[in-house]
Amino acid sequence: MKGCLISFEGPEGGGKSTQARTLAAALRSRGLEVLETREPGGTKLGETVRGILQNDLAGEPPCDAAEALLFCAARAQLCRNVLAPALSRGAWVVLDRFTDSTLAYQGYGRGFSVDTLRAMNSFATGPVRPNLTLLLDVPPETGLARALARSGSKDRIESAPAEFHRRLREGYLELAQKEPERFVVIDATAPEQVVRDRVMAAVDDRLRPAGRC
Ligand code: Z5A
Repeated sequence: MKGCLISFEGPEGGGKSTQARTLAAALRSRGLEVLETREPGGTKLGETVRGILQNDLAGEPPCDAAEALLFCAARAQLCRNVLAPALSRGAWVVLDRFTDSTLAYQGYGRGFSVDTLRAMNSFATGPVRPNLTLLLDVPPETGLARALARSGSKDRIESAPAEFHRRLREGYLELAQKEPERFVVIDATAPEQVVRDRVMAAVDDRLRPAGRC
């Protein structure tokens, strides 16, 4: 595909949404076409699934297997209807969470087989793959405190036990270690401006030599 896909990943409160917004604006100022979106979401179906997954809008919480499938269903809709067309016409996509969230949360967090989840991801995404993944790493207590300070209450997944959040953070770091050519790990405990500079440096270091930006 002609375009370029950058995904932001990491535990809650790492600053993914903040940094995705800033990066998208910086890339636009370079004259690039940029699509900024999020998972779960980015389509009508995906936003409906988001309400079911985070706020129990179906009237009952999904079981863990249904949760994994619903994230992948939202992903399939986003990839096929939005991301693949954008990337094919050469746009840049800045994505707040993607396939690695399923591996970290449903795999390392909930305990499903990471290999099975990789196969589900692959079915959902088709040929869409991130060119670069920025892992904004924060200890769970820091990230959850930030998220709580912002919204005042915890959603269904944020309310999971501390051990779940510890496992998924470790999972992310393991995923990054296994694919160093795709991941850049950024210490997101630093002030927002410092994280922003690290994000821009990572994008330029990794994607400029490839003639991408
Ligand atoms: N999930 C899953 O389980 N499986 C999947 O496959 C997918 C997702 C795709 C999505 O929730 C949930 O779904 C998420 C994973 C799960 N679960 N949880 N829990 P979401 O998208 O609503 O929430 P999130 O991704 O966890 O985002 P968040 O809590 O909004 O965090 P964030 O985007 O990383 O941070 P932020 O919104 O940019 O910043 C949070 C606050 O911190 C805000 O007040 C900022 O001003 C502040 N902030 C940001 N950066 C800094 C720095 N550097 N210092 C201090 N304060 C900062």
